[in-house]
Amino acid sequence: MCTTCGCGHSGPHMHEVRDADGNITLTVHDHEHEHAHAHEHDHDHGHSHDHAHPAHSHDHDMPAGRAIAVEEDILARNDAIAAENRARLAASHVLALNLVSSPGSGKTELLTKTLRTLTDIPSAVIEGDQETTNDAARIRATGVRALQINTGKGCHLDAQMVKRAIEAIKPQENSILFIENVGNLVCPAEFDLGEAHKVAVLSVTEGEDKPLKYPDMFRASSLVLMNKIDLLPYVPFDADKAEANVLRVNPKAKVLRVSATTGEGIDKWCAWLKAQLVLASL
Ligand SMILES: Nc1nc2c(ncn2[C@@H]2O[C@H](COP(=O)(O)OP(=O)(O)OP(=O)(O)O)[C@@H](O)[C@H]2O)c(=O)[nH]1
Ligand SMILES: [Mg+2]
Repeated sequence: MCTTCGCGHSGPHMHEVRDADGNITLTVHDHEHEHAHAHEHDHDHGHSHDHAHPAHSHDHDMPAGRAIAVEEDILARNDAIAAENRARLAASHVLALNLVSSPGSGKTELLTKTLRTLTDIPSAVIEGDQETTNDAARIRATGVRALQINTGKGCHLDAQMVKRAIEAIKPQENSILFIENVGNLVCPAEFDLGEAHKVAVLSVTEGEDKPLKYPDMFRASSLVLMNKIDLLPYVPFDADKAEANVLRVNPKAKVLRVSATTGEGIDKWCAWLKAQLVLASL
């Protein structure tokens, strides 16, 4: 899991920045030493820390048994916070969805299309990216509130980050909270955020074998949005085979073919969202 790829070794330290319009960005520092100095937090965090590092918490020679114990500890702590998030969201009848995919499959494009379609449903968005506030800005352009989390070295959102984000964005009762995870088909599968469902986006430019190569993600997802179907005439992608591959790793998954660009299939996705919102409101 993620301890192998380097994130999640120590609890993330986050700080919050509000711009002049009140828009919030949470930035994660997952190394203790990065907080050795006081932050006022309106400076650019795009720096790469190429200065000499003091010793930090990675233990590259950790024995296998201990590494497994650390992994279990990280996931257990995450799951406990995710359960708190879930209870809190359920209490206010908020439908939380965790959108997961490889980078560039169209998560943000799908969200903007959805938010412009579902104007009658109150929504808010938590955006996860390693760097930049680009995606939050794209969401805000639709008129919907968005909070950006910059994960820094981290390759996924975790429950603690989302807890902080929920506290800051305060989703209203009977609303949808869309959480766009960091583009990555591996690590986000393991981290429960307290969502009702994970929704995987698989675009037709990625190859129909992805569900077989990254089964954890597709197994963890209730719904798979097969996106960019407007490109099907131009790419060698067998949509039926891709759908069969999803069902092979997760027979319970629902697959919807959509295009965020042309809007094809978006009605079916919106109908699914409305049905889930009804369930969340019970
Ligand atoms: N043709 C076509 N292009 C699309 C579609 N959806 C998204 N795109 C394009 O794909 C590119 C990536 O879309 P994004 O929405 O940024 O993808 P993302 O999954 O949010 O990417 P990350 O946040 O970086 O992981 C953009 O150039 C979009 O315009 C679609 O349905 N059809
Ligand atoms: Mg995006």
